[in-house]
Amino acid sequence: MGSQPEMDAKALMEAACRVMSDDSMETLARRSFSPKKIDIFNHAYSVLESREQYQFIKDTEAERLLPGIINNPVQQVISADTLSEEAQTEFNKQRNIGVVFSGGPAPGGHNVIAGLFDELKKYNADSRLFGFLQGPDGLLESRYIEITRDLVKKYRNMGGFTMIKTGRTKIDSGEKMEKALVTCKHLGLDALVIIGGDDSNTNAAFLAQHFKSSGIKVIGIPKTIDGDIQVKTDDGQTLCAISFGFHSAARAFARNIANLANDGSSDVKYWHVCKVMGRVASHLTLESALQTRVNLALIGEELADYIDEERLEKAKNNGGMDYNAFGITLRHLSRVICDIIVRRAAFGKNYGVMIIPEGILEFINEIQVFIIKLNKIIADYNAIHDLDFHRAFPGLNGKLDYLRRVSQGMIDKGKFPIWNLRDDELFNQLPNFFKEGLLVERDFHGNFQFSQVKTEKIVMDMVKEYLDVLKEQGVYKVGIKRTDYTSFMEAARMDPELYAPALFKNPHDEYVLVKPEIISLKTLKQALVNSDMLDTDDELPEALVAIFRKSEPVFKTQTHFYGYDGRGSDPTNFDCNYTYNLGLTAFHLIAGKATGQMAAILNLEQDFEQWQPIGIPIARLMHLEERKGKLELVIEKSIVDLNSNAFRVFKTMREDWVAADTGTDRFRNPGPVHFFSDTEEDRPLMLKLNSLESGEK
Ligand code: FBP
Repeated sequence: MGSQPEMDAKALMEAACRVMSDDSMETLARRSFSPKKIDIFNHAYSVLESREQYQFIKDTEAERLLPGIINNPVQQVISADTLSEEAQTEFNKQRNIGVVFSGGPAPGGHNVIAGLFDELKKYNADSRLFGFLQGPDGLLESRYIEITRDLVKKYRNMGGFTMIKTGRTKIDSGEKMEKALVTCKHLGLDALVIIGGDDSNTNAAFLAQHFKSSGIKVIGIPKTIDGDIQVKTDDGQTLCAISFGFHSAARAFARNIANLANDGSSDVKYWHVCKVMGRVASHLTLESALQTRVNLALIGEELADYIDEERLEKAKNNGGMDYNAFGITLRHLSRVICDIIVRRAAFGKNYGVMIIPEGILEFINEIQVFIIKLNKIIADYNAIHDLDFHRAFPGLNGKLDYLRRVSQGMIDKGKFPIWNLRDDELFNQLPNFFKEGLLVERDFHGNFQFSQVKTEKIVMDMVKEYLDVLKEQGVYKVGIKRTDYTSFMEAARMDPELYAPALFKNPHDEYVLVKPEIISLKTLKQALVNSDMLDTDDELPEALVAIFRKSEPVFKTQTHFYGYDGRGSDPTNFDCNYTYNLGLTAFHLIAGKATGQMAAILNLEQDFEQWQPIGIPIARLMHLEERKGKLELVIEKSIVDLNSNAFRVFKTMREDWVAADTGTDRFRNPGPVHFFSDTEEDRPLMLKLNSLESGEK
């Protein structure tokens, strides 16, 4: 190194630029990749056909609030090689379309824009696409850019929503809708495309209703890594199997988790605790678990159904009923986790990988009650005060004081207090960081912000506490391989067979466990004295001390949060194709004069050749739900279906994945995300499993 002549700074930078181009090879390759097009889009034109076989119950509130779009049918985009002259002119007309991202990023968003742009320009080169900046705020404040061919080129097949950015503002008042309408009219828009999650598609429906008389169409696109937009008809036919971004985020999480599993089972000292995004639903956890086969994955939806059989039995024997046996508590949950840790440790595996969904609290009774009550108290406060709750009481103590005052005030007025003394008592038993988490500011849509709460910390603190108890009881021990014990003793010139019965509760097994009563050097000596292996005055042989130390578990964890990283990852091949076709579908729905529809792809769970572009009536997906303390009309979120194939397969296989046995771990490595290659599954495993028919090979 020293002998190399030093380059001057300019020459070095010039040379460095040649070595490190601004865009990586991956970026360049992604930009030039062409997603597949559903065949219908290779034809000259399209028409929309109603599909009456797909039916949904109408919510009466949706009927009242969305009369202009409630009777929309499911529409299928059908190819048409010729149209009447008048229809052709209409199809080919110059259009202005606006597009906006809403909510958290999801891989593939740029391809929706690319598909929309390509199709718009294909039919009329003078058509224009406008992108509203930073989400719905751009629409309200008339901040936008015109999306050009060069811009689209830069972002094709790329992750993030960086082209026009996103935001979470909700267009939730007549005034805001009017502002949005003014912006759209000012730009002479024919249509607005809203790329968002369940709440943003709810917004799209209300805007479609509000814009109806102006003639401006509104189309929604099912976006969210959470995978909680899944549409089924009343008789269970799947219209939209998953929102876009889910596959890429799950694959990104799975890739990282598999890497952890690799590290963790090499340097065998940590339990890796992975919190995975997804809001309330555990779809991302389920898919990541199927991809990686980690030792333990908690599915929130399943915990809600938990029944403490032991408790129930006890009550039954006493001739009563214990309603507290239904639903899981944090205590129970920590016991379930400890059981797996202890069982693995018995086979020498005092390490592992577990996944906890970020929304798990929603399914834990005692915590859910707090979330609901606090939602209502905060919403009520905000409805009557100028300064909102979080600004009025920035510190934890101020918030807690207010809760007590609410309770007292209601009692004084002779009302049943929403926050009672028992709540106060239970809430105060929680650690401060967790109390703060539960009081965290709700988002624009009134949703509890699970990503802001250290769920994994509260759960793992309880796990650690209980493991200490189990250690004291001699239940939590690290199993020692019998052959290792034998060689160790022989090396120390001691007879392994002589000592084994005194030391181990299962001296002849492949993994031996130090007896439960031996929990210290003192009790070890006692056990040896009792078995006449040692005299009271003898020193403990070093080899036996070493064996005992090996059996003592040290529980060490590393926690990881997988969320924003996966949300910002580049799309998989599946999402590249899916989103590009969603963009194309959105254009064809607009050309067919649809409004209040969500663009979707039918048969997403099947091979690409089966994919069909459709429009789903958003108003028909709505129901009343508690938000910000009152009932609001929103799209129903889909959570993990415990009867689905994917969950049933997981449930059957998971005991094997615990690997509490003499075998090796069953970890599976899904590899990195690809946009072209045949080394990646072509769609989420959940979709593949859910589409399996009985008898299918
Ligand atoms: P969307 O529902 O908007 O797609 O967002 C998904 C999500 O990533 C959730 O998984 C997560 O709980 C939340 O956004 C985090 O929100 P924020 O970006 O406000 O921290």
